[in-house]
Amino acid sequence: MAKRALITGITGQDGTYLAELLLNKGYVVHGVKRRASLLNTDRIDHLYQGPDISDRNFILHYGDLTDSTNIVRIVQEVQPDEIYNLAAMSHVKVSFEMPEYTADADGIGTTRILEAIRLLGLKDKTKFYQASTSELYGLVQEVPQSETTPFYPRSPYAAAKLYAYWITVNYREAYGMFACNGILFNHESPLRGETFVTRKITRAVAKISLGLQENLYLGNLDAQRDWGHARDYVEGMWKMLQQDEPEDFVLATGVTTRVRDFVIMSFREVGVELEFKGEGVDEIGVIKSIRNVDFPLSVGTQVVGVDPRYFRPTEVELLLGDPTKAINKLGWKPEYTLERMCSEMVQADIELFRRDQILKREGFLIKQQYE
Ligand code: NDP
Ligand code: GDR
Repeated sequence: MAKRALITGITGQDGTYLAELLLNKGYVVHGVKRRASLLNTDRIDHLYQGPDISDRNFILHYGDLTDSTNIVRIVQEVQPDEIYNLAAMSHVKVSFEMPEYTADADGIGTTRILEAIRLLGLKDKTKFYQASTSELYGLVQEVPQSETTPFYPRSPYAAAKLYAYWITVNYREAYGMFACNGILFNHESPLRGETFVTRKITRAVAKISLGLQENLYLGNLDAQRDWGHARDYVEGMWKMLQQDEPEDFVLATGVTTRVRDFVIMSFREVGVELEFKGEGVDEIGVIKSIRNVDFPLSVGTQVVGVDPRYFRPTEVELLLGDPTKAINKLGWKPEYTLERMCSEMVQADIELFRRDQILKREGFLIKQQYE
């Protein structure tokens, strides 16, 4: 009998890669998607299998983590062997603008699932994965950060995730549930949401190289992040639930990079060397040299600027993870280097925007808003 997995947040970056991974392993995958006024299933449409429910192994349910009634109904219907709770209001900056909703979805939402498992009598059957985050470390207490580093959240998002972390630990200890926290450092991919910094950069670089955009405005260029690839990280999530005993694990690459250096790396991918001048809000990125004959701008042009709108009221300056426990106990290892991932993301965005380039050339693209 095939294992049944239930993934919340299936329409997101990680939900997509995890669904692919589990389908390849022979699972029947159920996913929770939100009702939206427009279709929001772009990332998982390739997994859709047609109307006949009897032979489908990929099934979607409408639901929302802020509504316990639908969570209970879905868990009861699916009777999952494994639940991966990936759903969240996952944007740190936005959480300052929506603190209460973030607490409800990211914090209490986790309790709603854990309670559903418990109340439905599934605590000995259903294993639970909680998408915890390196944002828990917040204000630097220790470098590198591991499973034993103290937490100091710096945003409503991180505070909500801190609650979710501890309620997961509590249900494990109180009720003997198989519940794990994956404390995952930033992970990116061509499927990354467009307003997270890496994707914002690779999209902008692709568009600038195609003559569709002239400038990229960012916030804190000095922030350092331990960036891995989502494809590697979903493998780690699955491995955590295959252990004999439930435990919490850090997944990270052990390498940290400044936002500024990711910008330089991305421009290099399109044959442009960038140099940064000035400081703080006056810092700019200027083209130093060009190897790409098709590049539409010339040496000396400013392509990067700083916009204080993107600063956060409290920032997490430095994240660097220590994945030793996952390497030793799970046999997990990240395969992607940052350079390889950056190249994949820039090239995927160039593919994406080639169509716009043709439309612009033929006079069909009048104006587009870029975030
Ligand atoms: P995304 O933002 O790409 O995806 C979030 C998913 O959650 C989407 O499917 C979204 O639906 C869904 N969602 C949001 N709010 C609700 C709600 N109230 N009810 C039901 N579903 C909801 O995030 P990622 O895939 O990048 O991350 C997955 C999880 O891992 C998140 O919990 C995130 O906080 C956490 N995390 C991510 C890291 C990263 O670097 N990517 C690192 C550490 C932790 P919709 O598509 O409709 O918006
Ligand atoms: P983060 O990711 O906050 O680490 O959370 P994000 O890519 O948003 O920011 C990373 C760093 O870049 C700085 N930055 C900018 N960020 C954005 N979004 N836009 C900008 O223009 C910009 N300029 C500079 C930020 O200040 C920050 O320091 C991600 C999310 O996926 C969370 O859900 C997850 O928990 C953590 O990673 C681990």
